[in-house]
Amino acid sequence: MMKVSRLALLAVLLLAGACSHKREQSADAPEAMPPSELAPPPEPPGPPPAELWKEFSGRRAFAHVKKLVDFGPRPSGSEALERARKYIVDSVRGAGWQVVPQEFIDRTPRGPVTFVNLIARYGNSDSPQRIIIASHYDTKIFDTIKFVGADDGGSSTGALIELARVLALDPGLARRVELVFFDGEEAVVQFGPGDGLYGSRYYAHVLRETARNRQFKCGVLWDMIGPSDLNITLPTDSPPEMARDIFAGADSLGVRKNFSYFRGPMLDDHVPLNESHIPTIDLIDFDFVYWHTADDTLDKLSPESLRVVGEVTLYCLRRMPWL
Ligand code: 1BN
Ligand code: ZN
Repeated sequence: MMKVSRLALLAVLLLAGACSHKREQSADAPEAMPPSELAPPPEPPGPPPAELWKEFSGRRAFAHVKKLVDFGPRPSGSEALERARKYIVDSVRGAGWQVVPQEFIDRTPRGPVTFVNLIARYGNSDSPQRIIIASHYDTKIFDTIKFVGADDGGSSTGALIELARVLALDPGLARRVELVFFDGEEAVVQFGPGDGLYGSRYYAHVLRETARNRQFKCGVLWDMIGPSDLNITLPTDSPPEMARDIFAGADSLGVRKNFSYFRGPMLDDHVPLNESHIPTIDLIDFDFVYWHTADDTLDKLSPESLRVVGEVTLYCLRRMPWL
């Protein structure tokens, strides 16, 4: 009898789920996740490593970047980006995270495009996430060159997948982090108020609409973090306290030489978050001479650079007293 009523309940729940299917799956309602996603991830054996940042593997991150690059050019709405998305989802879920796609349609200068952000959270806890760590995973569309975006789109995404694995070694910390893979960072024609930053603008808009922006204390954006001669050029619109912490963290880890200030502000995915009152810093190497060229390929990158950014970010996270 008990078995029958449970089955009936399951059928009702499944039916309700099917009837309430929306094109725009809400990433804000954990109850919208399928039941398999609600199972808490297995606890890692033993306590979290005391020096968690040392667990970040540049080699593993680089291997993810290679996988992404092997999918070829990955502009928004393309089949290659769909394959990259599946790779990201499988990898991050494999590390014990729940991943919710946030799908939406926006107008672009080339017509309407379906974009999909990926939002990853760890565990099942009621304690809200406090910090966003993000990357964009699309690559810029070009008609005349083969642009695979090893650095621009690939490097930060591969590193974010590796970050998911490392954070899972410290579930208490992981539960306080929201990982976001933005679609549509790149402008379809030219960066401006109506072109580019599609994914981060939509994500920030939903955060504001649901007042979830208030639960986040800050954000870190990674973009173009893989060049062999790494020089992270913090935009001048960086939140000053966060910039100070990044420089101090880099100093403690002996990699201060890889960090400096850019000559001005930057229009990137951190801007919509800052405009939504979530102080967000953009860790970007904008000295990359192959930016938006066919030569943005894997041979220009090094695992060591990915490790430097991964370690500094984790080191700073671990030192945030409110996390
Ligand atoms: C970063 C990587 N961006 C695009 N691909 C943002 C950007 C756009 C930075 C224009 C500077 C100028
Ligand atoms: Zn770009």
